[in-house]
Amino acid sequence: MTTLPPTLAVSFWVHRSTMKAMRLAVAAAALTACVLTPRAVAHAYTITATDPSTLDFTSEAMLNTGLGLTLGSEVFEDFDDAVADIPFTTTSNPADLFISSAFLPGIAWVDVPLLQWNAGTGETVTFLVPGGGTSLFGLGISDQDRLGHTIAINGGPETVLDGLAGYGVGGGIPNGYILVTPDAGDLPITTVTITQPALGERLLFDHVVFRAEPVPEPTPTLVVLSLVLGLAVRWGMARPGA
Ligand SMILES: [Ca+2]
Ligand SMILES: [Ca+2]
Ligand SMILES: [Ca+2]
Repeated sequence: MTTLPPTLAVSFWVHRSTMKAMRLAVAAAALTACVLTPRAVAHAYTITATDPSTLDFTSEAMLNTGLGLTLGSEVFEDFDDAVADIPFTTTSNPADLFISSAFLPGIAWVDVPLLQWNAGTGETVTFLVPGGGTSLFGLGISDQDRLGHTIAINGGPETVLDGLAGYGVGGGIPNGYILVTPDAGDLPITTVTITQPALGERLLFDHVVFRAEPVPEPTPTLVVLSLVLGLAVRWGMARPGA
């Protein structure tokens, strides 16, 4: 039996231990990446429109009942004060997106004022859901004269609003109430973008609704997995001949 000199034996052991630790680290990284990467699902989301003619606008409570929304857990932004309960951004000139009271009540979802957008071709408005996103998003839209405006969730594919059942195009009236919910495997809704595809026009928004979700934290499974893999790597480096 051949015996290695002590220096070579130590060097050989360090080499084996290092290689084993590296293999374990690579495996851990691959497994962690696999677990942490969101599921590669299409941004399906369920998007529906409620026909205004089916709703009772005499009070916010009646309107919410008709929309199937419960008062309490949801946040309602009706643009009736200077406090923005949901931030929004636009690719338009910022001066073309503002809260306005210059309308008759019949165009609003819950009383004037509303959020007015003087949109240009290809411009967008994006609502930014605070915190960890939402499992429910609602938006009342009014004064859509032209066809083809779209809605996109979390930067995903665009859905044409006037292609939804219950959504009616027409100026000076509520057009439809949009409700968005994630399908199984979808991430919470964090952004909702409305796009004006061609030709400019004025659009009005009211009664934005969302249900704030807590910011996601690492699951216990991930924490345990990380501990086990960390111990395995350390054990591989420290155990002679392992
Ligand atoms: Ca309002
Ligand atoms: Ca407000
Ligand atoms: Ca219009």
